[in-house]
Amino acid sequence: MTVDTERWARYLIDAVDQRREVAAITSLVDGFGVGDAYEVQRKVLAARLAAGDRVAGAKLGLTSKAKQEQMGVDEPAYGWLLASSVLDAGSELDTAELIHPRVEPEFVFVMGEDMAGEDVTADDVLDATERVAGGIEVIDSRYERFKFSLADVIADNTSAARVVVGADGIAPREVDLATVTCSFEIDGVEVASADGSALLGQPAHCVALLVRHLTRLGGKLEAGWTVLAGAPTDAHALHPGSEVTARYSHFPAVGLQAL
Ligand code: OOG
Ligand code: MG
Repeated sequence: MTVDTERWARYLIDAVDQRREVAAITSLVDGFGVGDAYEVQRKVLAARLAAGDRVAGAKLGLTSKAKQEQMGVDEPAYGWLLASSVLDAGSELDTAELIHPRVEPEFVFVMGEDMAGEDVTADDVLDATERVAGGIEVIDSRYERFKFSLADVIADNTSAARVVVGADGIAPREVDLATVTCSFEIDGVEVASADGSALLGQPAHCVALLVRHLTRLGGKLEAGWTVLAGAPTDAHALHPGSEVTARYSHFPAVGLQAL
């Protein structure tokens, strides 16, 4: 039976707009698969763009063991970053805008050139990258109890909600990104730490997978886009009043204040 992807796109858009958690689609639709999920994701994006938003970039999710184990999903997933979701460095975020937000540190690539190809490598990604910076992603699954399967989280644009990107960063080959360490703090206490090798051995490799994915869909990664390679650590609940800081060995620290 064909899945009514238009209906499920509307279901997720309503959940975001009404700040309300909803049942996982796979609990409601037999046989809802990854192909259906990317089609729902595409329709949600199209609706946002039609309403005046813009694509600011793309993201990977579930690229570290820490995240895969936390969420019980063992494959990476790809999603979109909307311009409306990008917060300025040092920003405040009103948690009442979201359902049950969590925060996680990110390795962020700012692309200098368009990229496409089914066998793009990490080395090609480093050639096409303008700079690499730290970031904090706020994720907010639209699903009840933050629980989902791979197809659910893909349909839900990999839980994307907000992101803060560090203002500076480094040239892509200034250091081996696998060795860049990250310490993630909430209210001055370290809650998790990892290095870049947690991201499939090399953050640039994650971006290469994203390029291959976009190419399979008939698209490309575009110059000027911001790309999140994924969180190297698990995610933590974001409570009103909390101050979140991601510190890195080679990128400037990134902060977010929750209201
Ligand atoms: C899915 C989004 C995962 C990451 O960096 O792994 C993600 C989720 O955990 O809700 O953004
Ligand atoms: Mg993330």
